[in-house]
Amino acid sequence: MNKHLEYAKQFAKEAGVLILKKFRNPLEIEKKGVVDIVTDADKKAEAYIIGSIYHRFPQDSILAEESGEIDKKSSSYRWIIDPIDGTTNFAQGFSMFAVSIGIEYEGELVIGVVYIPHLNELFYAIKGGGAYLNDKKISISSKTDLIDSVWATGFPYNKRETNNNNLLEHNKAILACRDIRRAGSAAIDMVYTACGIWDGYWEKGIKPWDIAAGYVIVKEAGGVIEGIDGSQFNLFSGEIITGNREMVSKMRDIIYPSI
Ligand code: LIP
Repeated sequence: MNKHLEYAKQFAKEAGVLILKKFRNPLEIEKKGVVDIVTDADKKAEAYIIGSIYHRFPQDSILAEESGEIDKKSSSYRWIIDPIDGTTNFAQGFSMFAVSIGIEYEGELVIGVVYIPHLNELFYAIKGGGAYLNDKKISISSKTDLIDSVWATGFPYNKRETNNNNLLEHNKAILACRDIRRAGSAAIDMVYTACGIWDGYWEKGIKPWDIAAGYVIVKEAGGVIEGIDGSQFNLFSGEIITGNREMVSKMRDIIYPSI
């Protein structure tokens, strides 16, 4: 399993080099939905990571944001990839974007790597081994007073089509804590929660590739991560809250139920 971690770190950093070459340079941008976009850099970075996995681990399955599911029935490992989490930031020239690679072993998330190329920040964790930022151990915030806490959140791309779009939750939460940040990358929000930059993070309407890597990193940093309603974490539910146990419980009292 350590081999998988080392290669995941390498692939994330190499993809980061490709992505940075395109940053604040002309991009081809396609619309996937009304406001959901993909750039040629997303596609190129994803193709690079998938090609690298095929080369080193030809038997492994892959779930990737742009390519979908590549299922190898006989495999114990599945790589879950977001080549650029924070595509809107990237396309706007705002430096908060990351490569996110999570790895499942026999259906359980066991490895997480999130690389923020512009800051050269490499977050990683392996189940049972702790969580690290550039090889320094990290841990979740120890704050317990909601009014002293800074939270991150985000809003789903289909915010116009549903009332379950986090606007009510945001409006309540912002009055209950010190402030809220909308950094625009779920992967970064999760690892920044893992290292205590944020005191917590919740979001609705996120995808498995946004949070797979961050899940392992938050858990290994000592954090709680679960459904907003208190249910067990589910990679596909699209709704999560994370932080230390007390913070999560206090914020849940504010934002759930809200619609
Ligand atoms: C994005 C997230 C962001 C979230 C968006 C979207 P993308 O991922 O990381 O925080 O609010 O809804 O899912 O599309 O940039 O990979």
